[in-house]
Parts: sequence; C-alpha cells; structure tokens
Amino acid sequence: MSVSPFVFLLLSAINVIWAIGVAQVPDLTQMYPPLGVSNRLYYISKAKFVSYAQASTWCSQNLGGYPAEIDTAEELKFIEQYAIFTKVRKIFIAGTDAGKDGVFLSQRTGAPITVFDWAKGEPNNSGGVEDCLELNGNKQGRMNDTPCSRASVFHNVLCERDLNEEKRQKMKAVP
Ligand SMILES: *[C@@H]1O[C@H](CO)[C@@H](O)[C@H](O)[C@H]1NC(C)=O
Ligand SMILES: [Ca+2]
Ligand SMILES: [Ca+2]
Repeated sequence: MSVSPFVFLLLSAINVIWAIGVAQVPDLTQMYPPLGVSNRLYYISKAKFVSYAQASTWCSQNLGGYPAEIDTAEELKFIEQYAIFTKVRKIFIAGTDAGKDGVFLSQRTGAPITVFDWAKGEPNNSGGVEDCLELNGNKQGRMNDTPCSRASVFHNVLCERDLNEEKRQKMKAVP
C-alpha cells in the first residue's frame, strides 16, 4: 500500500464523530490519529499499560472499542502500516494462548486468531510466560508474544471498533 491513501484515512475529531456517531467531541489528545478503514475504526493509545486487562479497559473507555482482533490478512496489513506510522514499539492487540500454548484466542469472543505475521524468532514464549500478542511498530509492525501482565513491561494498545459487527448485533437484538 502506498503512503498517501493511508495518511488520507487518518481521522480528525470531526471524522470520528461522523464515523461512530458519538455525541461528544472525542478527546483525541489521548491517542495517535485514528485510522478509518471501511466501517472499522482503529486507534492507538498514547498511554502505556502494564497489563492487557488495563489496556482493554482503556479501549472501552475511549471511543468504545476493544483491543484489535485480526480477522483477515487485509486487516493485518492496514494495522501494521498504522503501527509503523506511529513508530510505537510495543502495542497490545487481542489474542491469548494461556489455554494452550500456540493456540491464540480472542479474549473478548473466544474465537481463534488465525492470521499472523511474526517477527523473526517469534513466537518464543520467553520464560514460559508470554501469553499475549503485541505488534512492534519498529519491526515492520510484526507480531510478538509478550507477557499479559508484568510490572516492568509497558505496552500501548491498538483498539478497534467494527461498525458492521455492531449493526449486525443490533439487528439480532430486535425481537
Ligand atoms: C523472545 O521474545 C522476547 C520478546 O517477547 C525477546 O525479548 C527475546 O529476546 C526473545 N528471545 C529469543 C531467544 O529470541
Ligand atoms: Ca477485526
Ligand atoms: Ca516473544
């Protein structure tokens, strides 16, 4: 993907309001410029967290999302470009293999994560305690397995909102 359409898709506050219909002006000083891709919104926190749980809470409290779930190779391409753009080194995304080593499931839905782009030598489950996923904006945006919670390891978080999914849920909720 060339650089210009990507930059074009980075959203201002007005675009975010338009995209997700939030009533209040979102505080975009807390995040890198959000990225909009065909009814999905992505945003990377400026804050860093020592646990995935805290990072996930930040996503829901800021623009109502969840740590990004990689569903397709195309989606991964977009968010790798976004990670590279921000240059942030350690960025939580969804996925944990706490249940079975090497089998990554979404923390939110339990669905398997099937698309990966590992950094060289990863996943290595270093120390036997790396059960979460991160992107490395300094390593072509590629993936690493990383501890879900460790006091000395700080992660930003990449959040997602999928407006198509929300529409489907709403339609299902209608009796
Ligand atoms: C294993 O991965 C961690 C990052 O999760 C990295 O710091 C470490 O250097 C890697 N170890 C080896 C032996 O590649
Ligand atoms: Ca997704
Ligand atoms: Ca690792």
